[in-house]
Amino acid sequence: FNVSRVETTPFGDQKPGTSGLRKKVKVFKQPNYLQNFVQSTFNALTPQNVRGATLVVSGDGRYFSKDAIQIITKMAAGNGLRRVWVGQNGLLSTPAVSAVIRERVGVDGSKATGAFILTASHNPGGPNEDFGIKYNMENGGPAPEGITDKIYENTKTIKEYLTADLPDVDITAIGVTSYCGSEGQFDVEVFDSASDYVKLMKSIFDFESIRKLLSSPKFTFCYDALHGVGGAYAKRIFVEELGAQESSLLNCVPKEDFGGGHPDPNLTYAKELVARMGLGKSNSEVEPPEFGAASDGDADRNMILGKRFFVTPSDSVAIIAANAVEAIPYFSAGLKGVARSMPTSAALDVVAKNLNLKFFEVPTGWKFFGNLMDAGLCSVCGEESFGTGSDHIREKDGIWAVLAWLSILACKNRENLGGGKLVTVEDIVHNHWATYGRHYYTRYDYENVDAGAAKELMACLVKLQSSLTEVNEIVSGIQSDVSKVVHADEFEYKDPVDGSISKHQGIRYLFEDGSRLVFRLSGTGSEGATIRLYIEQYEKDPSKTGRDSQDALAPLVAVALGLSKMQEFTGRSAPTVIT
Ligand code: VG1
Ligand code: CO
Repeated sequence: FNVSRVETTPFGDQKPGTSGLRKKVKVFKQPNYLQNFVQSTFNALTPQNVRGATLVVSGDGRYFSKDAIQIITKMAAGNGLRRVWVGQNGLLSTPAVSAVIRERVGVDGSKATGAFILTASHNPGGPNEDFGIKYNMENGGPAPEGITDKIYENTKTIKEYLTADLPDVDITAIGVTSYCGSEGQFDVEVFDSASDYVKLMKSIFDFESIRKLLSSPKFTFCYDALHGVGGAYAKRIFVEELGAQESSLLNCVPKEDFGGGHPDPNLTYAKELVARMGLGKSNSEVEPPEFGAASDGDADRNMILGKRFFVTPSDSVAIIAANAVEAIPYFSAGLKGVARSMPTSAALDVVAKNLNLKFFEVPTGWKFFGNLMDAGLCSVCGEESFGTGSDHIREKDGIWAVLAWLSILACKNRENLGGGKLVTVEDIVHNHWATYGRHYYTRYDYENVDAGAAKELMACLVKLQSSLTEVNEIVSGIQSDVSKVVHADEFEYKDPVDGSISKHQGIRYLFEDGSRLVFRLSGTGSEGATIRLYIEQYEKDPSKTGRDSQDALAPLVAVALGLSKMQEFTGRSAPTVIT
């Protein structure tokens, strides 16, 4: 093949967000748009991670992925990479990409040094919806800010990109295709999307004990992939390895447009699962399963449900941390530490304190956990946004979270599967609250708000922080029975491993009784701005942990809406999504 230099001009809007570059497909389809970003990324890496290197390219299979894989493969050859690895049909979940970078050895003994993950995660897909791309590093984790800043700088000055005149590669058939260029050989290796990941899961969990649980007539199970890439793993793991019935899988065929749905595993968008689990308005006569779960487009998020019961993601990570050593063989030697993102509830903090574990609070986005894990400081971590994971890889992991919960259920029911009453998901959560107290928690999202208005709202909240007296006057004017604001700031993080500082990571109002209000602008949207409002209140008294969370939090919600003048700034009387 021959390599050519193609002239190009910069686009002004290629700043990577919380998790890569996410835009409408139409934006990505502009001539040279994807090419500019890919070349800017290659130019931001050290030469040894480009020339002669092995790159993984795959994603959640959303619309435009197939075209993108061809473009990136040709550019990889043009930039002197040695080989590209592609999951069959271009499918790899985000956690599987991380596992492949860390664990996989190619047919010729090669190892990957990075990946382009093609996904816009939980955002809808299709010709009029979103596409996304992000780069992951040698450790299997998202590129840190130092690199994403460099990529962005490069996109502003780019003048040319390199590409090779290869024919389109066949990504449907497993195998290696070799091409000969003037500077040497270039290979494309297509491999099974699930094998490496399944092998890793089997090394972490006790599959035999989960199999016993799933095959017990007392236990019923349901998993919804929302037509995302999780479907490419669900049948292999839950049905073939663990013996679940095929009918327990919902929407497990990956689709380019996620069947027209919004592949976000929460109570709003995972409608079918929510109904099947007996939550919401459905009045089905069929008894709901004991356990239900869903994952998002790229299968790094998870939602955990019990029969007619929702587990908040903040509780989920705390409960996994509290039970990991006993229930999951990978952790049997103990946890190195735990971590959560700033807006995530403090349920994990209480577990860390009780079990005397190292604890870290990081900004939103998975990239901040990676350094802690690489330094051996953190085993289990999570975010309120349905993200849970561990140091087995450097991404959050939806199927891992489901297996973690199944492991806990298997462990608690070891003696009960023959005779005796099943310990349910709800029992596990209630017992947890009885021991550690409950963190009532909710998040309000105002999606697609005018960007200028959102910025002004945030600026006002920052300004207000200069006088706590004034803040408390406003608070007591709205609601006399909430406690006092004792501290307010913009969250800033100093990475304990490399000392790097991340500023402006969300506005916090902290109350005397441990309640918190947090305001952030989303960094993953593709249109307008999304304001996220996180509301949390701690209840230690076991007689008061059984309330409905929206009722319990109503006073704090009123305070948050008043303090921020939400309706005045955004014109919205209600959020788009409540989780
Ligand atoms: C959101 C979540 C954040 C998560 C990020 C990527 O970011 O809040 O917790 O890490 O999405 O998840 P933001 O900036 O929109 O609040 V995924 O599954 O979209 O890769
Ligand atoms: Co995702």
